[in-house]
Amino acid sequence: MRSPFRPGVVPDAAILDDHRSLVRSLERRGLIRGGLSLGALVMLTGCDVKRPEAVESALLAISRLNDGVQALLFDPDKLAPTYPASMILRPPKFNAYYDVTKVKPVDGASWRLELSGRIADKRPWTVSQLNALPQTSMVIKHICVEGWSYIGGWTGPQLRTFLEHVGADLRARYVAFKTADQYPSSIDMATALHPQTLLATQYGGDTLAAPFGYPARLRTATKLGYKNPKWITAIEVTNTYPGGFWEEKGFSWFAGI
Ligand SMILES: Nc1nc2c(c(=O)[nH]1)N[C@H]1C(S)=C(S)[C@@H](COP(=O)(O)O)O[C@H]1N2
Ligand SMILES: [Mo]
Repeated sequence: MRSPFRPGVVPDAAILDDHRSLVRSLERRGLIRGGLSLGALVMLTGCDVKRPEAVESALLAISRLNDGVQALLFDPDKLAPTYPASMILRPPKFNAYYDVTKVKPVDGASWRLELSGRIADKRPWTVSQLNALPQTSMVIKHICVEGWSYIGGWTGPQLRTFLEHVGADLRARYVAFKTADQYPSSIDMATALHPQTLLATQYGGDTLAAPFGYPARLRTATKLGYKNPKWITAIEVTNTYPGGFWEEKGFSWFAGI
């Protein structure tokens, strides 16, 4: 799926200049920040830098994605659309900042979810403890800034339930995640407490397959794909802005849909 991107080969930034007004509009709307490098755009969207039309369509895809953003932002009670189970795509579409053949499966038996920050009970969690929490299922659309989407069915405890269980400070600002593949990510507390934000352990009624985040990944219906870290190994509740993998490269932190 990913077109070849050789780190170290910095594409000609002049190609971004060719789309200055579109870039400015994305910046104004908070979708990208001034520092967005063409390299990061290429890496995340997989577009071919040598073709200015491809750069333009990648920027347009990001632009279109945000059109519904204001409706969901800051409204903790607003639900994202859900779909019938018959629409669940099997298997789901894979994406990561590397190819699917490079996925390193996580061993669920030895896996521990580490907890830190503003959490009363920081004892690490096992898979069976997660499975013992009340479970929620949702069928939602996954939207990637690459310009593709699919309907997926996810099951697991609501992140809210988990956070309540461990005595997290629910008035803190951020929930941050570490992952087995070094893909740091973080969300605002309102999103963490949203009913459509799960610590997902199942897809389509089956245990998550290795490429999709086994044993646990975030699935939130109100954020773009890149705000859904897979293979979570640690959760921190904090008031210090934690950032994230793509966010450090110039993409929007809020990334609502
Ligand atoms: N740990 C980890 N999580 C990740 C990523 C990644 O590279 N590593 N990529 C993100 C992006 S950009 C997308 S679109 C989704 C893809 O999730 P899927 O493979 O379940 O469709 O995972 C997100 N979570
Ligand atoms: Mo993505």
